[in-house]
Amino acid sequence: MGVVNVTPDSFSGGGVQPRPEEAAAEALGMLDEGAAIVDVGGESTRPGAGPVPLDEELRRVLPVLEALQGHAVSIDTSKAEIARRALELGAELVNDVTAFRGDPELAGVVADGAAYCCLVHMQGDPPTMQDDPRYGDVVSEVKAFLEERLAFAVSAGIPEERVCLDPGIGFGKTAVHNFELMRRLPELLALGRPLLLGLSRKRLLAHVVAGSGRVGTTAASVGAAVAAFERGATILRVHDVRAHVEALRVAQAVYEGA
Ligand code: HH2
Repeated sequence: MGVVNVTPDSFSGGGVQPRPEEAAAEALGMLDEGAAIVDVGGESTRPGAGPVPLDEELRRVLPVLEALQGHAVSIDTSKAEIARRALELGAELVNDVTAFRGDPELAGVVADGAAYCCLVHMQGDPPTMQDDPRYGDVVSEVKAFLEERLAFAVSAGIPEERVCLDPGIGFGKTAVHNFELMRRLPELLALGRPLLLGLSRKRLLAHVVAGSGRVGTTAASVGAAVAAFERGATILRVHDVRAHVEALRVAQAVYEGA
């Protein structure tokens, strides 16, 4: 899954909001490089980010979604109205970091649109989630949360087969929590749904690579993605598509034969 952020403040970007035509061209390039789907988002969820009003989020993502009609697109939003418009424009998947806790209408939009969805674990919310996150056992707590949100989605009319789950790397977790979740990923596989992980360029990577700054490098991201793949992740949400596709194809050949 290639990341297409149409935001001025993404943690991984350069502080400049891409123009819609640039964002669409980048997305098409990612699909060419082997991404199965591109995830278009108009609201940053990095630690400390504030909410974006509906009108502004629509203004950011609609031209990009229009330009990508006919391609495999996911919409990264917590707002029902954004998802509704995206599905009308052909998006297939709604990626909601609030796991249907942010907008009471979003689950219904996904059900009515027969869309896929990704439900993400987050402790707290983006403005404060990295202020001293605590867990008893992080894996059991994330697992119980995802199990409950999956049941909620099914009760809202979304077939279980259309749901994937995400432990939410960096969403209210220390580096120790994040690495423990990755190491014990097979425990989450017991929920019976595909696992999506977003590790690309995240700060936990910089924790173990001395001198690499605040954002993880491409090489660090690829290493994390391959480790997650080995433990059962099936969808990796990444910025540097070509490098990940090459590495994951090789990892897959080792597991399944070339
Ligand atoms: N991470 C980010 C955003 N959306 N969605 C899922 N399912 N999983 C993730 O780990 C995830 C996500 C944050 O990364 P990014 O989009 O690169 O930055 P920002 O939110 O600052 O735009």
